[in-house]
Amino acid sequence: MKSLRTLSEVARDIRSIRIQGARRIARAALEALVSTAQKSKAKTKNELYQQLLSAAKTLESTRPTEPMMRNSLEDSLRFILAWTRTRPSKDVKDMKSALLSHHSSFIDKMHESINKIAKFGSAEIPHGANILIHCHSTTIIKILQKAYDEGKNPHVTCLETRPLYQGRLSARELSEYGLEVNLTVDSASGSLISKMDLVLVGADAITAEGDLINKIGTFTLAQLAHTHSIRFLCAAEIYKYDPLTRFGRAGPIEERGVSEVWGSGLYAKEKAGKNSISIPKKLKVLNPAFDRTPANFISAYITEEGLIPPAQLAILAEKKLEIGE
Ligand code: RUB
Repeated sequence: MKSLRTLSEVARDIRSIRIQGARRIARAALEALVSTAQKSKAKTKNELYQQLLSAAKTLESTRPTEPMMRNSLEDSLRFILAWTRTRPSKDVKDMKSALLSHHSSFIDKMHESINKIAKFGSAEIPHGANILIHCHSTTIIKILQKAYDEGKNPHVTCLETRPLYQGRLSARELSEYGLEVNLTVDSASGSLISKMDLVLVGADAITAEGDLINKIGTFTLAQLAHTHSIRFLCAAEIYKYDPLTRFGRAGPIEERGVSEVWGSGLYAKEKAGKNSISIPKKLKVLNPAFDRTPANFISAYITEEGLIPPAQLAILAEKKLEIGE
């Protein structure tokens, strides 16, 4: 088995966006949980469980707007707690193996879900459709690759996605796969929207109201699509649902570092005069990583269970996550 990434490596890479996108983040966090168990010198099952709880807490704190990571970690913790309680005769070594095999079946389920989403998503793409996408979502990439494999010949326009340019990653992956791809700046969306048949985005979180939390700029795109009567679809595994939002907690929007905005592009190079690298003393640079798109702007969620209207997403998700009344 290839060596697993450690807790500190994964936490560092999620914080710095080397690991980005909700699914990759969830997957890496689970890997770090398993590697915490593998490396642990705990003598008792309770000691190991406490170490896993603390690792999960560290991981969850790396990106607050990631319920898929939280739901996946909680699933593993719930599993291991139930396993420990029902198998008193087993030891720490057995507990580590149980976590490892739970992890591989969870990853298999993630594969199954993404393949189903790709199939349902591709079915929504008309032949030769012009599609606008934002940021980098492994789910959207998979749908578009599937549509391409099915001979639908989609034409994709990727928005660059300031400040960290994840849209370039999407553009590269799709064009290397063989699709016809354009890349443009975020602010071109208004002038391009009328040529589009579909806007497709991923999800970081879905609230109890069916609202979508995704990369900053998603809300603007949804409004544009709405104004032009263009379908706006979001593809997401049901694990993106944030159960905390049903208690009225508005998901916190992550505010990222100023240097991502000021320290890139022209401003990355030290320049004299007005373009100087230093930020003017009284200037406050804002860098919200995500925004919230109200449910009424979303035509449907493409999930592993098929196309779901935003108003029904929470009911389905609470069943799947086994959340009681
Ligand atoms: C990525 C982003 C993606 C979602 C879904 O933001 O907003 O649309 O995470 O991705 P960032 P996936 O680059 O800041 O993490 O479909 O891969 O889960």
